[in-house]
Amino acid sequence: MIASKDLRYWRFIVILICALGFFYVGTRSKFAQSTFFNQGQSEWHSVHGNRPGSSGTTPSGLGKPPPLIGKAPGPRANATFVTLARNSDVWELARSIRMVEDRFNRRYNYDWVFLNDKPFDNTFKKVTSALVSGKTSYGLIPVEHWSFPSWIDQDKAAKTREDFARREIIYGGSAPYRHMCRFQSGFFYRQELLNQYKYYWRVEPSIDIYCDISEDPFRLMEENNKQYGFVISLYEYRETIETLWKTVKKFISNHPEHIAKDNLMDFVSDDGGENYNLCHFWSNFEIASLDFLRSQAYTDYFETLDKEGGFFYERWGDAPVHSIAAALLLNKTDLHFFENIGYRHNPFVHCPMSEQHRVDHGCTCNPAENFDWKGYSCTSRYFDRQNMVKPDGYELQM
Ligand SMILES: Nc1nc2c(ncn2[C@@H]2O[C@H](COP(=O)(O)OP(=O)(O)O)[C@@H](O)[C@H]2O)c(=O)[nH]1
Ligand SMILES: [Mg+2]
Repeated sequence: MIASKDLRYWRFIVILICALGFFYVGTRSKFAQSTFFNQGQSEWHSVHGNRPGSSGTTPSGLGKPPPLIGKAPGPRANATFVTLARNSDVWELARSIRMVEDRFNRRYNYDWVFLNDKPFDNTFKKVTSALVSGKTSYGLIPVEHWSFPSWIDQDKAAKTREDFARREIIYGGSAPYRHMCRFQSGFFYRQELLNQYKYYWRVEPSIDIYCDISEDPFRLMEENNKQYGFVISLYEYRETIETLWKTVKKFISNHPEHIAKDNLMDFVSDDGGENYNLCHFWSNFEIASLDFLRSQAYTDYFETLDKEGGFFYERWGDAPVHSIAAALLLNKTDLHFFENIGYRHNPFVHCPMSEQHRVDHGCTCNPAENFDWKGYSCTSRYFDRQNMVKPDGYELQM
């Protein structure tokens, strides 16, 4: 009797231990599985934009990707942010940097190069270096990169400025603006502080970044062999570049060897290269290859333009200058449209089209303000020329 009672007692203890063991292993593996699943999903999501099977918004918060916290894993590209600025730009620039850091760089810690035609003051250095999570460096632009070259007739340049000011052409009366455009066109990438880098992301004061950036745009450029990336495109003011295309044609006939075989000429010209249609990528945002700008092709191109004097005798902007180079000297597959980067530079906004993307990445832009499909944008033309499928709902934003 006593023995069988003991047996029942011990049998109960063993079953209890086994049950507790199974319960423990079960809960642990379930936890591990769900963590792994989440990681897998977020990885897929970051590469492809939308998670499999996801559609519509998730107002309850269910199915949201994990928050982007901590240092991003994986390798970095050899890349830097670059900003040209005056000391007086510091507070508007501080806003821009803060947004770039919050939405992206705090997890990646890329460096930031600041350039100025005057020495940066202590406030500028203190404020900016406190905000940037990577290394900061400050360069003084050599005077030969920010002055009238010897072949420019200064009287003629001054007359142009007066004439442009009278006609109320934007920045038409400004000499510094012209130095800035010439510098951004042909000299920023030659500054010593940029020598060590392969890719740059240009950031200006007073911009907005509207969404979390979960995929490293520099790595995207590197892994896909991209050379030039943009978010907004539009038409240039004709008065500022009257003779630019004539000069581009001169370059083409002097250097046919530099024109890429599979170029994007039909993005910038509607008649096979006879005339410029004024389309350009807005260069206040650029993620691009420094090697492209350092190439012999771009060097010869800039030299032809610079000798013509249009930076001073008209008011050639660095945006059409870069864009025409990207369209003609690169193959069309070298260009990239950063759909997922919500961005504003007054007065235009790029807001990602996918509602799921906007929800998952905490976007704060109003999709109704998206400029891409409006009449003054060239992005629709870009999609057509690249044979890209336009996103669902684009007609509603026209
Ligand atoms: N150092 C320096 N930077 C300038 C000067 N003018 C403009 N910039 C910078 O060049 C970029 C373009 O100038 P911005 O005023 O934004 O021109 P907009 O975007 O065409 O209206 C910005 O990053 C400015 O901070 C200048 O005279 N000196
Ligand atoms: Mg600006």
